[in-house]
Amino acid sequence: MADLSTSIAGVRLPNLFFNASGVWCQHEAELADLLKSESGSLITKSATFEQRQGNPEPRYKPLAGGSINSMGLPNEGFEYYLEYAKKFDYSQEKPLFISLSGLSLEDNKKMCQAFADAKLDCILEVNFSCPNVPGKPQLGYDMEAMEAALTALAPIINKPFGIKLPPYFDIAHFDAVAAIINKFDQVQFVTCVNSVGNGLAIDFETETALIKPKDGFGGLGGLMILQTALANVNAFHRRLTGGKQVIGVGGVTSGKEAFLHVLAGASAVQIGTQLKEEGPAAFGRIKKELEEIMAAKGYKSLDDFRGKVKTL
Ligand code: RRO
Repeated sequence: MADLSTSIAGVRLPNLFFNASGVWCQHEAELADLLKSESGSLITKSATFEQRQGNPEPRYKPLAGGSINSMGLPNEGFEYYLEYAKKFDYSQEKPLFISLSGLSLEDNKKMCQAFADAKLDCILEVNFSCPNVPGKPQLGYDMEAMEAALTALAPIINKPFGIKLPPYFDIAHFDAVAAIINKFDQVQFVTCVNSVGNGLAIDFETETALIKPKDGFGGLGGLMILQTALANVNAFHRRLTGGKQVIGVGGVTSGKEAFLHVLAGASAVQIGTQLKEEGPAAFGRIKKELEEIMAAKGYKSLDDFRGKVKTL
C-alpha cells in the first residue's frame, strides 16, 4: 500500500491532502466535517481582525473547468479561530493550520501576537494573496510590502510558519519573491497558488457577469488553473533553500492532478474548487486514486517522486 504521509514545517500529516483555505472552513460545523473526512489536515478560513460579512451575493460560481469567486473575506473574526485553536485536540493525528489575512500590517501583527501568546501547536499560514477586497491590492504583488511584512511578522510568530502566495507569471517575479522568502528562516513553507485574480465570467445568453462584486471580476480556481499552479509549485521548489517546502493548490480534481503537484515539488496538496463542488467525500476518492497511481507506477512513498518532473 502506498504511503501518503508527509510532514510540513516538521509536523506530520497522515496524508498529504487538506482543504484550501476558504473552502469548507468558515464555521466549526464545517471544520468538524473536515476532521471526520479522510483529509490529512485542515485549515481555517482566512481571518481578519474583525468579523466580516464579505461581498454581496452571488459571489461564487462554478464554471466549465473551474470556478470564479469574489467572496471578500467573509469570516468570523480571528478570535473565533483562536478559540477553536485553543480547544482543538492536538493529540489526534491531523494537525491544524490557521489562515490569517489582516487588512493591514498592524492587524496582522496583532493577530500573530495573539496566536503567539496562546502558545498553541497550530501552524500559521499568512495569506499574502487575497484578490477580492475592493480597494486593497494584494501584498503578494508588492515585493517591498511583502518583505516589510515578513520582517515585522517573523519575530512575532517566533516559530516556523508559511505564506500563501498568488500565482506569478514571470520568471523575474519567481526569482524576486524566492529571494525575499529565502531571507527568512522561519518561513518554512509557501502555499502556491491562490486563485488567479480578477478573471471575468460572462453568461452568453443574458450578457451578464456571473458574480455581483467588483463588476463581475473574481479569482479563478479549479482545473483551468492547473498548469499555472504546477509552474508556481515547481518554480518555488527549485528556488527555495533551507528546507523550505511548497504546498500545492490549484486544479486538483483527481489523483492524477495531485500526482502532478507532487512531481512538480509539492510536499502537501490542498483542494479548493473540487471540495466546494463535491464535499469532503472528495478526500477519500482522491486519496484512493493517488494510491492506485502510485501502485501502478511502483512508487511507495511521496519522496520517491517528489520534485522529480523530467524536462526535455
Ligand atoms: O475571501 C475571498 O474572497 C478569497 C480569499 Br481571502 C482568498 O485568499 N482567495 C480567494 O480566492 N478568495
